Amino acid sequence: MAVALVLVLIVVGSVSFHLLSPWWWTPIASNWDYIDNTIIITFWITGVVFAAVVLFMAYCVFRFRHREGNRAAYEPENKRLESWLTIVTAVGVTTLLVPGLFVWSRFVTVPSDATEVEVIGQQWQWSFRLPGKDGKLGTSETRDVSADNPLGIIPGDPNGQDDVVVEAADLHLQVGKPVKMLLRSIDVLHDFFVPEFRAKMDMVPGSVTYFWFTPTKTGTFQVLCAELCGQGHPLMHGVVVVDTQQDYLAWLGQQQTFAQLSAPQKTGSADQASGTTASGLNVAAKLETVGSR
Ligand SMILES: [Cu+2]
Repeated sequence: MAVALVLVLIVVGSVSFHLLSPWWWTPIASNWDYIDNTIIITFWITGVVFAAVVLFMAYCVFRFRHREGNRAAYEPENKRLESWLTIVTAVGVTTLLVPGLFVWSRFVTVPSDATEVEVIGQQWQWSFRLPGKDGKLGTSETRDVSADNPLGIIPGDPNGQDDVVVEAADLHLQVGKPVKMLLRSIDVLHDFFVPEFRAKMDMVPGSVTYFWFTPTKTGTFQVLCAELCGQGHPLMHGVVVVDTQQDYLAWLGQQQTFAQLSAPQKTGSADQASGTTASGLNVAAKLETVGSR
């Protein structure tokens, strides 16, 4: 009797916690409400099955409890019951999987008007690269990464010279414009995740993964790393600012290209260089704090 009661309380507690919990997703700021809908369908199906199975267990524990004189009936086969269970399980699993397939198909079909933005993850900071006036990103190689070329852009590739390099600083995007995020890592596995955008994907050293989305709200959003990537993982934060077109163009005008950053000691690049150093020192200082714990 006590066990049956505990089982019922587990169901009531779990469902109440889900419905009354103050924690829910952050308000969505991208086009991926399909992903939210798919997760809600999953919650409904798994929630109903969980409640049905646990309540059935509670019923059986109570109904067939030990009583003097009762004997168990041995019934190894029941074709009718097995058929029903097979059909219901197949329908349930199909309903769980099919919406995900539709969402995945949209997720990897990038619209032709999407602009490319490269995200580079490294222990433990985020950098970004945007194509310059030619609209093309130059090729890059991890073996070309150095203090002067932190993103490993191949210096001999003319397409890379006008690439806009945003090293360890905030990324700005334009509201309402689809972007294809090209994801690279130059050391270990990372995962670029902005909760409000819903989309996220692993970054694998040696390959370029991607997803796309359209930012639908202006504002400042936090970037998290969603892959355990070493001691400084909890500090691997970044910022994406979604701007109006005017603000975005103003920000873009202040950024430096790869050619400008690699030019030897110009006054114009001195500020950017010192800003980069300050950012790097900041991360190093944070890491020292973690190390001393
Ligand atoms: Cu990481």
